[in-house]
This record gives sequence, C-alpha cells and structure tokens, in this order.
Amino acid sequence: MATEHVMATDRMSDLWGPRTPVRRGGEWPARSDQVINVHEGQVERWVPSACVMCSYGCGVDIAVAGDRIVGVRGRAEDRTNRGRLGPKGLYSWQANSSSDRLTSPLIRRDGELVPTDWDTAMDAVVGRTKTLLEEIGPSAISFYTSGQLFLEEYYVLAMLARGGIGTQHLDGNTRLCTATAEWALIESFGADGDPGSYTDIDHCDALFLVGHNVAETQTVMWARMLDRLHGPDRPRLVVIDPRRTPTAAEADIHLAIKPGTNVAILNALLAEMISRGWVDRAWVDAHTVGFEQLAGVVSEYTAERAAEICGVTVPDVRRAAEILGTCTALVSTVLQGVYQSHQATAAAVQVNNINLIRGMIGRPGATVFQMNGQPTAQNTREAGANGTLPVQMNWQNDDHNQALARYWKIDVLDLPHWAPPTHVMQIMRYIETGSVNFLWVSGTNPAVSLPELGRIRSLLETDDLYLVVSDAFLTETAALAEVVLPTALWGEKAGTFTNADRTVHLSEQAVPPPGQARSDFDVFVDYARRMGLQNREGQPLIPFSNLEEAFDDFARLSAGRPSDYSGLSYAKLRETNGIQWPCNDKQPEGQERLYGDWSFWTHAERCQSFGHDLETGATNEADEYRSHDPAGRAVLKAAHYSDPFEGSSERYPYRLITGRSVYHFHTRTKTGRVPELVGAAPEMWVELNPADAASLEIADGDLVKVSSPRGTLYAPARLSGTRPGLVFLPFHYGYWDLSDPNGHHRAANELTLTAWDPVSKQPIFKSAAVAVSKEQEASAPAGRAQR
Ligand SMILES: Nc1nc2c(c(=O)[nH]1)N[C@H]1C(S)=C(S)[C@@H](COP(=O)(O)OP(=O)(O)OC[C@H]3O[C@@H](n4cnc5c(=O)[nH]c(N)nc54)[C@H](O)[C@@H]3O)O[C@H]1N2
Ligand SMILES: Nc1nc2c(c(=O)[nH]1)N[C@H]1C(S)=C(S)[C@@H](COP(=O)(O)OP(=O)(O)OC[C@H]3O[C@@H](n4cnc5c(=O)[nH]c(N)nc54)[C@H](O)[C@@H]3O)O[C@H]1N2
Ligand code: SF4
Ligand SMILES: [Mo]
Repeated sequence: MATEHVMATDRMSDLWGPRTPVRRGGEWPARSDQVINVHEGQVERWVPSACVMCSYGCGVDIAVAGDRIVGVRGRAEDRTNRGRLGPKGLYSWQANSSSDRLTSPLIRRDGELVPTDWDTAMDAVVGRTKTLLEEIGPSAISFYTSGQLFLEEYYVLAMLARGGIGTQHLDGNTRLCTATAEWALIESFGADGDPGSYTDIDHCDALFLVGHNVAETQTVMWARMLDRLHGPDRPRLVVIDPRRTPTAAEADIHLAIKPGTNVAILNALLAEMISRGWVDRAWVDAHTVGFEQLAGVVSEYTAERAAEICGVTVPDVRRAAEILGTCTALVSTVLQGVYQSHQATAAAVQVNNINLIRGMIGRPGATVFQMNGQPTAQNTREAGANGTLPVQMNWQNDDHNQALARYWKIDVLDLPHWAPPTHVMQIMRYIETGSVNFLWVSGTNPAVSLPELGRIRSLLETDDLYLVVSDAFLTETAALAEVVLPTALWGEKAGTFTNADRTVHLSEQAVPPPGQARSDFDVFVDYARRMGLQNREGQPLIPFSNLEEAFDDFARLSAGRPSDYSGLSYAKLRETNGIQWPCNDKQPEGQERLYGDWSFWTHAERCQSFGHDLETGATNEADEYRSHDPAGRAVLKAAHYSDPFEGSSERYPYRLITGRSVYHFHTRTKTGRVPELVGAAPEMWVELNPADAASLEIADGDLVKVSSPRGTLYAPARLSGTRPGLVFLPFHYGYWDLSDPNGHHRAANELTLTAWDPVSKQPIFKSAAVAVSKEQEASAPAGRAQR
C-alpha cells in the first residue's frame, strides 16, 4: 500500500536536495527535511534519535502518534546533517510497521518453524549451549552480529561471549563492511578511530574519493560535498572508481581503473608526488617512520606502468597527482571499492600515506576518512564484537588482557587471547569442518550477504549446526534457523551509536516493539542470566539491570583509551546534538579532530596491535615491534601490487563487481518493505557497458544470464557507464520467495568467491570472473527475474 505524505522536500527524484552553497571555512547552513504520514493522525511528540541507514549518522527526530511512528525530520541543530535527510533516512521507518514483523519466537518442530513463547525458545538455546559446552567446550560456540545494533548491545554480547563463554568465535558483519577501515587506521596510526571531522569537508580545497560512491551511499555527506563543489570556491575532486557513478560524474579527474588495481594506481600517485617534491619532508621526518621504504617501493610504479596495469591514461595519473600534491587541505575518503577488493588494507593504507607525506592530518580540512558503511559499525569495533578486544585493547599485549580481565572480574585465562579473534569466514570454515556447532546470528542476513551463497546455504543448513537468529523479519537466514528470536528495531528501543566522525548519539525509544518482540540487549542479558554466567566473585557476569548501566560500565572501561567515552552519559547526550569522542574530564565537550598534536597511538604499550605485513598478512611479533617502537609517530607502510584473484579466462571473460544503489539498503529487509523505495528500484538488474552489450547482442531490458564458477543468476540488462569488460550487480536482491526452488537465481553473491584480505580478513566482493549471455529478449514474456 502506497502512503501519502506531507513533506517539505522530495528526496526520491531530488536525492541531494537543493544546494545551500558554502564558502571554504564557512558554516554549513541548516535545511530541514521531513516526511510525515498525514493519515496516521496528528504528531503527538518528537523523539530524538539518529538515522540507522548508513554511517554518516544524521540526527533525526522521530514523529509519534499514539504508539506508532508516523514520520521523521532531520535535526537542524545536529552537527552531522544540519537537518538534511536522504531517501533511505526519510522513508525507511515505514518498515517498522510492516505487517510481516516477527511478533513471537519461532522454534523448529518436525522440520517447520512454529510460534512459541520466550521461555521455551530461550530454554532451547540455553540448553543447546550448555550441552555443547559440556561435551566439546567453548570452541563449539560462535556468535555473528551486526553493524546495526547499539553500543550497549555489542558490549554485553562481547562480555558474555569473550568473558563468559570464553569463545574466540565472535565476529560482526562489520567484517564484510569496515574491517579494513579499522585495520588501515591501526596499521598507520596505531588505533581505530577516524581522525577527521565532517566539517573538514567545509574546509578543504581538494577531495579524493577512492572506491566510494558517496553520492548514492551517503547522500547527505554528498550534499555537503556538493555545497562546496557548487559553491564560490570549488575544491578539486579526484575520484577512483571503475564506473562512471554520479560521484565520478562530478570529478575533475576520474580514474576509471580496472577493478582490483588500487595498489598500482595509489603507488603511482605516491611516486609522482615524491618525485615532484610534493612532500612535507620536515613533517614526515618529525612525525612518521618508514618514508625511505615507502619511497623505494613506489618508485617502481611510474605513471606509465600504472596506466598500463590500471587501464587509465598517463596524463590523468599526473593530473590527479598534481591535485593531491599541490592542494593546501586534502580530504581523502575510502570505502568498499578498496575494502572489498583484494589487497584491501594495503590499498587503504596507501591513501593514509598520501595524506601523511603531505602532513595533511589533524587540522581543519586535512584528513583521511577510512569511512564506515553501517550506522553502528564503529561500535561493533569499539565494544569488541568485531575481531578485537573492547576499547582498542591489544590481544597480544598481556597488560591489556590483564586489565580487561580485572575489569570484568574474570580470570585472565578465561579470556581467550592465545590467537586473534576468529573472523566470520573462518567461523564458516569451522562449521564446514564440523568444529563449530552453534551459531547465533543477530542483525545480519548472511544467507544473502556472505560470498558464494551456494556454500553458505549448505553450511547454515547442516544438521550439525544449531542456528539461532535474532531478527525483526523472517529473512532468508532466519528461515534456516532452529530458533528465531523476534527483535525490536530502531525506534522501538533505546541505545547509543557512533558515526564515522566519532559523533555519539543517543537514540531514544519512541514506540513499543510489536507483539512479544524484545530488544537485543534484553535478550542477551536474559541469555547470560539463564546460562548462569558468573564472575570470579560468584556474582552475575553481566550485572546490568538497564541500558544506562551498561553504557556507564563501557564508558568507565574506555577511560584513557582512544575511544574514550568516560565524559559521556545519557544525561549529557540528551543535552546536546551529538558529541565526538574522546570525551573525558579534560575535554568534556569531546574532540573534533584526533592527532592535532601529531602524536599517534603507535606506542608499543598503548597501540591496538603490533600490525601486519600488508602483502602477506603475517602478524608482527611484540618484541620486534618494541625494538623499533614508533613511539607516537605514524607508520608509513608500503606494499607491492599483485594481480586480482581469479583472472579472466576464455570461459569467464568479464569481470564482476558488486555494490549498492541509492534506493536500497543491503538485503532490503527494511527498504524492500517501503513502497517508495520498492517503486524506485523494484527488481534486480545487470549493469553492462553499451559496447559489450552490443557485441553480445543484448539490448537494454533483455533478460541476461550471468555465471561464475560458483553460480548463475538472471536479471534484465541496464546499459551504463561501467568500464568495458565489466559487469556491475547490486547485491540487494535476495530470494524473498522462500518456497521458490529457483528463487536464489537473482542474488549477486551466488557468483562471488570465498577469499579475503590477508590483513583485515574482509571478503572480496568486488572481483570475480564471469560469463554473460542473453537469455531472452525484453519483449518476451516475463522471465525468471521478473518475479
Ligand atoms: N543506498 C545505500 N547506501 C548505503 C548502503 C546501501 O546498501 N545502500 N550501505 C551502507 C554500507 S553498510 C556501506 S559499507 C556503504 C558502502 O558504500 P560504497 O563503498 O560507496 O558502495 P559500493 O557500491 O559497495 O562500492 C563503491 C564503489 O566501489 C567501486 N569499485 C569496485 N571495484 C573497485 C576497485 O577495484 N577500485 C575502486 N577504486 N573502486 C571500485 C564500485 O564501482 C562502486 O561504485 O554504503 C552505506 N550506504
Ligand atoms: N556482493 C556483495 N555482498 C556484500 C556487499 C557488497 O558490496 N557486495 N557488502 C557487504 C557489506 S558492506 C555489508 S554491511 C553487508 C550487509 O549485509 P547484512 O548485514 O546481511 O544486511 P542487512 O540486510 O542490513 O541485514 C541486517 C539484518 O538485521 C536486521 N535488523 C535490523 N535492525 C536490527 C536490530 O536492531 N536487531 C536485530 N536483531 N536485527 C536487526 C534486519 O532486519 C536485517 O535482516 O553485506 C555485505 N555483502
Ligand atoms: S545519509 Fe545516511 S544517515 Fe543520513 S539520512 Fe541518508 S542513510 Fe540516513
Ligand atoms: Mo557495509
């Protein structure tokens, strides 16, 4: 049912809204966007929150009538968005009141999922955990969470999994998303946490966007960039992306590289900058280590060599280097075109290096954003629910392990720290080999979002695995579970989360969850209680009776660490419009930029990790690191280019990249239930270069077959500005009709491969070899993909 709205502005056709141009160093003007469903009655109250549809993290107020959400408006006073919202932010709240929300737990009986009550469901989950702990031990138990829950929820999960059950196998879907952001920041600066502020966009005179289609994926961030690009003193814009995206269409220089060649182009840009003398040598000598090695490695990447490897022109490489080398304030951003390619961390670190060799960090307009994607990915990482310990503690540093064990009042030997926390691709492998027998998935839909879905489905379906899923909908993943737990969504529960420029927001509860749905926080706390998890003193391991206690506990733990929340409280967050960590006694209003004193987190005793070799992923040893302690200087790490995995062949001559479109979010569990967004992009499609399409005799709209060594899908063709030889697929479309045996033949991840970056362990979604052919003319009766 389509809803009618009253709204100030249209964000469906006018995605970024009207320009509010701003001069360099000026204040970004406010502009409030809103949508209210007038048929739901008068707005009775506005409840403060932030958007959970991407990591830009716009401030919003939720409009409530009775016990229903009836709209949203951007918070004009919020430092992040100054009132703006994009299409997902404006419309996605409607998914909350979708008629197919899960309202009671489900349990599998005689092969079917049937409704049950919480006691029965939780007793089943707890019973299986206990049996496995007795029979096998903690290594049989695994948890896979999200970048979309709240800080308090991740923290409790990290406590119960690492401190209570004592398993290494806890990871987040942030592994697929921003594990590389985290590791690129650690490798260069010693700890996670983006150094910059969104206001840097207002201050820069050059923007460098690497594998980041910000116009479609962070539309309000792009509105901010557009207000400079179309303002009185336009910064220069360099974009690296194989496709002519709306972002690339605005660029002064668009380097449409062959996919998987980031390291070659970035090395060439560094080489050109160094050979032309565009290096702040005094700053580099004072505040970094590793310049000579870096200069040596990149000197092998001439503009000519990069042009050849990457399929771009020599003058474009030189012109791009000139912009990066001669600007006075550079904002660089990095996202999935880098993180989901092979050599992900190696490439992301070279972008850090471009800023570092010019001293472009820690001052207004000069920074690098290793961007996040999901709204709360930063918190998954900070709370230790991704592949690290909480608050950037270093699992190889005994003092850190001791401190954490003391804080949680557990024995340090009960805190697993003999190896790195297990990443999700390895958890899947352990399921395959039979050593992991229990997986609790919360807030993610791996049956659509992990690579090589044929394999993932078979793993999630195995009899040896007890699968528990916490979600608000019966997703493709939930349909495979033994127990499904119905969860409250954003707006139906409170909690805090942090965006990519470290701004922390408190999202208040606006309405009650439907039926018996409960917050993940309540479910995890209940599980810990039913499991009888205790600390060394025989007290409950998780003593919190409410969210705020969990927040305060985390904030105290974080004191003195990079993500210092010790000066934050719910009361303080309620008084303000987002505060950036670190926030403590010394800086009670938070800190806009990190590293303004050019002192980085690289001291051996403080750093989050001793780092890796970027090419092989080999972990550095503590002694080795200590003997060359960078002691507060940033680390310039170099890497040689290597060819992408799975080269093209005669049978699979095209290269596949997958990614996003503006109207949908991930596997569409929310946006697929919003009439406006579904209407704008109802079906899967295959993007082809017009010349390739012509040679394959494919016209716009024809049904196309795309296959890789792992699977096949069918979808209509859309002719676009990708590089020749390249196929682009949105990964949003799963197989919603769960009863259809061919339903999965439209999911992009049928085709992707099981491989990951050696440092961040982030899977490679942006490169595979595929074959393309025409299946049916557009005029023919609706094909499989037309469902
Ligand atoms: N509309 C919308 N917005 C979203 C999301 C969504 O699902 N929908 N998801 C959110 C999340 S979780 C994330 S992680 C972000 C992701 O945001 P982005 O990273 O901006 O999105 P992607 O489309 O995954 O990839 C970005 C670009 O990488 C390019 N690319 C592919 N291969 C290469 C390569 O080898 N090198 C380079 N330089 N570029 C390459 C692709 O052509 C693509 O345009 O978006 C967030 N925002
Ligand atoms: N081919 C390809 N694959 C990709 C990518 C790509 O670019 N290409 N990108 C990757 C990236 S960057 C990402 S982030 C992932 C995203 O992949 P997923 O995490 O699988 O994507 P979502 O559809 O966002 O799934 C989130 C689930 O959480 C549920 N949910 C929402 N809020 C809550 C809550 O508060 N509690 C609970 N328990 N559940 C909740 C939603 O209903 C939904 O089912 O996909 C990855 N996969
Ligand atoms: S830019 Fe991101 S946070 Fe802002 S409204 Fe859009 S989806 Fe939400
Ligand atoms: Mo993501």
